[in-house]
Amino acid sequence: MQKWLQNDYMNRDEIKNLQEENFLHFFNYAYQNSRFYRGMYDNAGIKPDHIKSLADLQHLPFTTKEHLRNNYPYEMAAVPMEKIVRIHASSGTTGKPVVMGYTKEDLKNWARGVARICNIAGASSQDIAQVSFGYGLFTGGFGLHNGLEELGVTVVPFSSGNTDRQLDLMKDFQTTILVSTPSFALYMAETAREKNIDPSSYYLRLGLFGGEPFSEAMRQEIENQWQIKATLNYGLTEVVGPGISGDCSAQKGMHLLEDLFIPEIIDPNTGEILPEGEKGELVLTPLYKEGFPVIRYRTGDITRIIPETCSCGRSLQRMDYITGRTDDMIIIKGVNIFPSQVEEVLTEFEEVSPHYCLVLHRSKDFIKQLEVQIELAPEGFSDSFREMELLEDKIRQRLKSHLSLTPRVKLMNPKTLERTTGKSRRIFEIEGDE
Ligand code: DLL
Repeated sequence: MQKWLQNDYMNRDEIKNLQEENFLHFFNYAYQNSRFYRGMYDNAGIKPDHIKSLADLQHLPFTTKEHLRNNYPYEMAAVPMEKIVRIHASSGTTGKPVVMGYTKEDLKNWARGVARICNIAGASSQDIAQVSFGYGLFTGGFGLHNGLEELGVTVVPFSSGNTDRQLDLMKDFQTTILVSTPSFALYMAETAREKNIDPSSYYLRLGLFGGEPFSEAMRQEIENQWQIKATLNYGLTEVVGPGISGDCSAQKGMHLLEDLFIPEIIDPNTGEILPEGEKGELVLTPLYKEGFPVIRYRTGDITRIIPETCSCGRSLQRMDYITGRTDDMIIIKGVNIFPSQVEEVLTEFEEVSPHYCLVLHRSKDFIKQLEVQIELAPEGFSDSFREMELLEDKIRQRLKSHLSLTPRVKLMNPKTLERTTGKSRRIFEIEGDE
């Protein structure tokens, strides 16, 4: 086995020891070199000699997106800018983007991490991978590209957009792996069908999908359409980008590279660490970022650590699929709702497609009404007004019992909701009732 893959199989004690060693080193590094962290810890009365073991991690304050925004663009750097060789930024829809800078060493470690995630998913040097993530400030394109190359995979750096040409080249180049968001994989399949090409006639065998959640039903749909194994992987710009966790072939949760990232699950309201196996907000401490270190970063992503070991034999713990973000939670009439709960219900209905969105009708400071717009599957469409009304009603009743709230349901004609070549947007807000 290659040396850099051995960490996937360490026993739990070895992982804890390595985490402790790397954490103590990284904490001291941040304290000595980052003005931000030294200031934060000095303010909290924390000195380097207070931090003696892995257990002391929990005494450190959290880092939030707000901290990164307030230190825009380069104040989080722990090295002189001449050592930074790459900048990425998260696209955030509001406010300033979050900026991350990487040294050469960071890029090397990042590529190795992504290579491990791709290897865990089943990619190998026999494969040809088309990267359909955007190459740019978004970490998806360059992140997957460098990791796949590190693994020895042949990379086709297509970037996002131009779906027709992507499909043509995928056939010509005999591409075996598609690297994209799950929603783009579905859109590609739909576009192939419009051109009267059966998606399963391509050479694809594996999907490395990430950047957004997908439900089990959406995974099934992608696997059926393309006749591939669809794996999901996870990451975020603030911590490094992709290359944090990913599915193995068992597809039962994403293995975390625990020697490189320490996970904690906290109650998002109190900040308390939750017992193992409970669901809460994921907090991550990467152990190798010398350029822009972050410690105890609150990701906003809701998940849990799966306590059981995986059938694949790797000792790396798995995180469950993300069920929402703390900032995606909609509070309406006192009820908390995540888009994933709506998706769970929609997957029970064969008549509808995986394309949906939530429209929030807002009045001043509160949301008055939730409208769920759902696109009909081509087979689900009927000319009969009565039939459509009955279907709307059935979905509304199921949503009502699942969400404890009665939303408006609006069935849309097939192929009318917006498609995306990147991450799909599920929530829209409008002022007023209609
Ligand atoms: O999306 C990094 C990435 C690129 C990961 C490509 C995997 C593949 P950001 O643009 O900073 O970075 O967005 C990070 O996207 O906090 C999650 O809310 C969401 N996200 C990313 N991967 C997943 C996933 C990249 N597998 C934010 N499942 C994160 C659910 C995901 N949500």
